[in-house]
Amino acid sequence: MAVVYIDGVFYDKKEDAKISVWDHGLLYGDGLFEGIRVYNGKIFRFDEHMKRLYDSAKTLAIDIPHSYEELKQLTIDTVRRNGKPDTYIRLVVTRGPGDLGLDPRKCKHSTVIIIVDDIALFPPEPYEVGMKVIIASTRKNHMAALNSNVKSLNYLNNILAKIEAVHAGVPEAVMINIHGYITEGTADNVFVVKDGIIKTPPPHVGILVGITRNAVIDVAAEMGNPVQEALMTSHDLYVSDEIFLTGTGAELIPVVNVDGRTIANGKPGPVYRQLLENFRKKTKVEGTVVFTQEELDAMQGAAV
Ligand code: PXG
Repeated sequence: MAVVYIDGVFYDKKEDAKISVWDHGLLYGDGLFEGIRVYNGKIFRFDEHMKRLYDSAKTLAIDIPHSYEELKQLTIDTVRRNGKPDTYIRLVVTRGPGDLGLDPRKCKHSTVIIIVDDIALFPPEPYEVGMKVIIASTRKNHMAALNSNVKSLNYLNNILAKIEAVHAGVPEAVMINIHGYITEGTADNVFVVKDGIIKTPPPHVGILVGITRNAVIDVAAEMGNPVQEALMTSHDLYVSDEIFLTGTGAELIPVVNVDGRTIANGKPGPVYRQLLENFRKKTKVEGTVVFTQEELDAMQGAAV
């Protein structure tokens, strides 16, 4: 079951959850979103996601008509109504309905949407055997045009790269910036392991500083192998020992082939496996409680 909250009303049926065709989120991609996971009845890194949402709103000058705490509580309420201990939250705030024309003053109030539904960005197989990717020819938006930390409703740059991946017959594309430096996947960050050192591109190349990226950086530090931020080119990916992508939707997914070059022995590597194990442990225990242990036990009992 999916539960959707739109501007004060909860909908249990997917087909009832609708917004106006005059909404500038639809007409111009004028809005922002967050994707958040719920693991074991707890919202993972909820405050990091909420802060990023409010920061994106600040830059886009979109007024979120709820206090930070109110929106957190509304989100928790939506997850509770959905009733699943492991699920996904999509928070969306648009400029709201207005006349035709870009002028944001045409929109008198923003639209707040909270969707709670399951998500699978990739099929199960590549998580086991690794995934092939390409490096897209579509360049990452320049930071001076649109800051990559604004998680806006306009993903066309990334969608063009994804279309290249689809045409190449692979599930994902990695994007380079106008200088040729590796930035990120279309909805995930990139990590590389070379000679035991874990590396990831620095924020200034034009990445979304992912919350899963931050969690992996924490896990690696706890394992005594701190991540280094490094400028990388396609060559660095081809000659690496391991590559994996991270994101709320994707979680941690290994990459074993880039542009037809097999990475190392073509199998998910040991550093990836250890990071994944420790990341999974973190997601089970960390987070904002939505369902108490008693409630979780009752759900488990009902499921058996
Ligand atoms: N880069 C980009 C461009 C993203 O869109 C990430 C990195 C990873 O960030 P987090 O904070 O999630 O670790 C993202 C995340 C979807 C979907 O439905 C996309 C994202 C997250 C969840 C779902 O495709 N983007």
